[in-house]
Amino acid sequence: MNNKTLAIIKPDAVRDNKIGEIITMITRAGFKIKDMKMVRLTKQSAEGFYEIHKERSFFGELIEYMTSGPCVPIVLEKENAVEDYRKLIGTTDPAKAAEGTIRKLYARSIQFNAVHGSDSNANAEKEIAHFFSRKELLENYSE
Ligand code: FUP
Repeated sequence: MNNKTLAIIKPDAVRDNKIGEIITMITRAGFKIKDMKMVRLTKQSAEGFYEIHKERSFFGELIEYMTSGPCVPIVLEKENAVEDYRKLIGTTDPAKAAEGTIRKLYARSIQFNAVHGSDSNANAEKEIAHFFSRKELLENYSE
């Protein structure tokens, strides 16, 4: 069954001018782009998105990084989207990521790791709603 996931091209990859290359990898892997925008997260919005990590030692740096410039959230659709997109991006730490994965190619470190991918269908739904209103989604999913 087709499902959706949320990808984010993070501020470091946007600064590095890698939006096009990353989107090419995503679409070549068979994902369909259902919605996309460029936004700069506010501190409050970034803290809400990463609330699950708020007690972690790296939380402050994570928020600083995610608010440091524009990012590109993208709604992707594919059969098995969540799992297949996680495979395409590779592990959180690019030093451990498999060859040919997006993080292996474009991430600098576990902290500046170029892209985000939802880790479950339930989180994908919440994360998509964080960036895209119901109205936007209905307009774009009406086909
Ligand atoms: P992932 O699902 O692969 O994006 O990874 P996590 O949800 O575990 O982590 C979310 C973000 O927190 C990562 F993208 C980067 C940041 N992070 C760190 O900065 N240091 C860590 O040790 C772990 C995660």
